[in-house]
Amino acid sequence: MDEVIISKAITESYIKDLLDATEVDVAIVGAGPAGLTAAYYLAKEKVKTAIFERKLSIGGGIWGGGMMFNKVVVQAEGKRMLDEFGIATTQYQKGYYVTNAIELASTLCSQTVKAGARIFNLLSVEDIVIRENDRVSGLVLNWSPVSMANLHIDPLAIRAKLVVDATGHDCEICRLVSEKVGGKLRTPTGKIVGESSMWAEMGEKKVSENTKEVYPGLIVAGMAASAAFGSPRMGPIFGGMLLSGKKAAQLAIALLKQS
Ligand code: 48F
Repeated sequence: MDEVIISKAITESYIKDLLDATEVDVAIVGAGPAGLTAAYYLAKEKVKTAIFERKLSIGGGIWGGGMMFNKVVVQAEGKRMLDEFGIATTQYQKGYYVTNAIELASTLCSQTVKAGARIFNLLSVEDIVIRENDRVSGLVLNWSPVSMANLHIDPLAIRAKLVVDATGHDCEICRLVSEKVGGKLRTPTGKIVGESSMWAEMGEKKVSENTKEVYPGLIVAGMAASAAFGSPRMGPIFGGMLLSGKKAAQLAIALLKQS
């Protein structure tokens, strides 16, 4: 084996993937449960999809379960989705199912890649592209270590017909849009409302309801949807994240058909 051939193989195949991702149908920011699920259902329908994830690892808040106990809970609807992914659950009480966070994160990740979505880790989205028609039409990317090392290096951009903000509690993309366009989000205040205190039942219900096109070209999913629209956090119950990701994919497919 020749180390230079290995280096060429890695560089060329990565650049090929990155070049291909410069024009996508849907660009998803964040590879937590909501972003991965959205990408899975989009890729399954042959929608050209790329996820950009800041961290080295894929899976967002799944790995740590509840307070580092690596188990998470889903309700009946969430369990049906886990069954579809082939992820094992055990019933704790009627309507409460427990799953292993490690199996959940690794299976979601594997199935999403196998469905055809591209996942780019270690890439942070630091800005969005907004065109004259006031529509989010792309993402501005940089390597995560660039911001960590505070290096003065310009980013690169990609074009997307739709962007999904699946960045979790910080709803980073909605926040960027809100700052850049002066609060014209389709939320009750036009700005980020901010997530409210924990209420598992209501949080799970609202996260799906709040999975919407929050600005032209931008869909918000998962905890980012709760934060943008001001619904409660729910703690380590993950059915809502999966359902929100699926709804984001369905919404994106419907919007792509209209365009
Ligand atoms: O936080 P995260 O898992 O969001 P989620 O999919 O799920 C929330 C649950 O994990 C949990 C919960 C449910 O009960 O409350 O918190 O809504 O995943 C978000 C991912 O987005 C990445 C971040 O590293 C994480 O892996 N991310 C955030 N901002 C950026 C980003 C950014 N600007 N660029 C790239 N990735």
